[in-house]
Amino acid sequence: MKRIIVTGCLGQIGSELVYRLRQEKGLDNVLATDIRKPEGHPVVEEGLFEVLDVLDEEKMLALATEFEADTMIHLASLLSSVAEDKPQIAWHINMSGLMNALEVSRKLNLQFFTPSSIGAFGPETPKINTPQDTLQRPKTMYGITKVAGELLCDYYHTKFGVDTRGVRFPGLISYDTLPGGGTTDYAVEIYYEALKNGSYVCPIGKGTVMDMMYMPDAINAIVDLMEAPEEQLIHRNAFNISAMSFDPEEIKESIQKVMPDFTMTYDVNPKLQGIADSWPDTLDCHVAKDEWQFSPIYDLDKMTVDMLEKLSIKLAKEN
Ligand code: AKB
Repeated sequence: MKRIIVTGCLGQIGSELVYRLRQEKGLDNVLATDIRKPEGHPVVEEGLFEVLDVLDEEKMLALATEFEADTMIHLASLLSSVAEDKPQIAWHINMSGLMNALEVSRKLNLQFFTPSSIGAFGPETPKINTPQDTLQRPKTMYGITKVAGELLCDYYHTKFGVDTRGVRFPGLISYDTLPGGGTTDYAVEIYYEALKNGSYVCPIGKGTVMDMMYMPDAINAIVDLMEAPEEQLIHRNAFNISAMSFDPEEIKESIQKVMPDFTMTYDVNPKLQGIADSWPDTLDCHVAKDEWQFSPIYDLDKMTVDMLEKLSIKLAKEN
């Protein structure tokens, strides 16, 4: 991983991953891309940046060739909630975009990473300690594209020898860039609302447990997996990873340890609830631990303290 092209860089993962890669690999060794180019954004201003629609394979190939990339990190994708609203567009972006990125990687012999998700599981999957290899019959368009994506990445490895790697991300919590259109977004919004209003109306019902992870652990996971020696990897696409699992009451109580006056009520969104109910409660991550020593640092309370501290600095700057 020496010269890295990244798609979907202005999203929740991309903005923080690009920052880390630029620091570690050097500004000239990371080419950030996204479909839009907002002026003044650090991802756009602080290093190499090109506008790229992942549906444009020709431009993707030209950019990666000219940049002399050796690695592709493909992040552009629609998340679960928005994909349920626009299933045809979600299929097109998530699958054709992935296919284009894999084709470019095959043609240029790039190492390849793309994230899968807990959304790749469905209601028939064992909910507790969900195994690495198990039944995957998701009922959402997002989940369908994630399972198909995992299989396509496996196929590109076995058929063409592309060094494809991936993880099944749980809900990701971060203060830098808001997620957009996911089912687990509530676990980010709750911190913003706690700091802005001291209260939150939760769209996910009490007792709905989902896997989650703080962004620094997610970024470490991408880098560690990409740098793991190939001979160590039995699985590739995609490893179960998670750092914690909680329901809305538990995150509320964690915030109350720092902000005792914080309150939460519920107004359950049936679409989000239906998606959340079809996902696992807790993933079994031992395969990622065994094969590339995945070891997250943040648990719920440690994350809450850091999140509230960093987010309050960010919000103060914005005002
Ligand atoms: C979503 O909620 O859609 C994502 C995910 C778990 O993949 N955060």
